[in-house]
Amino acid sequence: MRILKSLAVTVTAVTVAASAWAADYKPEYTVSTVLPAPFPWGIAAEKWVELVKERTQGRINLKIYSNSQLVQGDQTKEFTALRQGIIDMALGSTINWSPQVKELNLFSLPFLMPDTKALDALTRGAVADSIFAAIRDKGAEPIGWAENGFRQVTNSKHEIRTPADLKGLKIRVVGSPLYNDIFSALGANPTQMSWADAKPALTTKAVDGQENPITVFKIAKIETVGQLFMTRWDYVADPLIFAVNPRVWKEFSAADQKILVDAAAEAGKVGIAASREGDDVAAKEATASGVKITTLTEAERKAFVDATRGVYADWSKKIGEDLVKLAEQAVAKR
Ligand code: X2X
Repeated sequence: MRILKSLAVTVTAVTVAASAWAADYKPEYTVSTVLPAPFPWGIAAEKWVELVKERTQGRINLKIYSNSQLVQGDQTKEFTALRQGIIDMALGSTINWSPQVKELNLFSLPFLMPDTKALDALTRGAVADSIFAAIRDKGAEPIGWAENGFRQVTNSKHEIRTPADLKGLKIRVVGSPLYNDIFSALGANPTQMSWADAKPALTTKAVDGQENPITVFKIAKIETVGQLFMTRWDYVADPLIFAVNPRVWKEFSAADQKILVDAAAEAGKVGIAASREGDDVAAKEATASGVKITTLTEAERKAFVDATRGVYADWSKKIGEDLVKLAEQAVAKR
């Protein structure tokens, strides 16, 4: 009887605690992204929202705000808004968060990751732990990975096979200074611009080229604004990170935190598959739409690697040489 009674008290206490938590939860949490579905980015975000809703029986509702609308289209302000609690959660690109978290420039070191296995080696294990610690230190709780993809350069003028082919081309790049340095080292004329401004700038020919994963290129129909030359050089890749504002995160019960983490892992897998499987499909579609896709020989690729070694060395210091070394070892062991 006594056992039963204490069990009843425990059950009541747990129920009260659970409903107290639930009562503290907001009716809806904002989730910031840049690209919506059917981009692999948005597919991952939507899957996360769906799984969380299902597994919490609707107690936790996430709502996606895409196209960086919560930061007025300025994707490089997303991390700051997340940290400040202007947005509750985000599925963000390492490129877009790198102005605030310098370690995230790791994924933009030119030619560090030769293939998807190399990328996987960095989003798991010791490197991933260091990256998550850096994000936590800057004021957001990272809880999982997804993927935008390996980035390819396109332009409206001519085929790019050598660094000399990039000379003088005006290329739209995202907001990390590292991209300015890469394209300047290659002799191009880089100009930083948000995604919101990129397509208009390509349309009016204010810029000659851009760089993005093939899925992004095809889904955004970039070939329709005259971008008919693509070089598939896999020079960088941007993983995406699920993260939550720390105050919001602390309000969730441990059980609900686990639901959010597990759902992010599953949704991330779906998004990563969409990005990787989507790349070859998008490449075929782009070719059918008249895009000339160039793949480089080993020797041709090496010319780009050599031309960007100085930038790599420079940015290794800024990122932290220990982390870069750890990443290089993980890539070598993959
Ligand atoms: O702006 C881009 O190029 C995009 C959509 O790929 C990112 O947000 C990094």
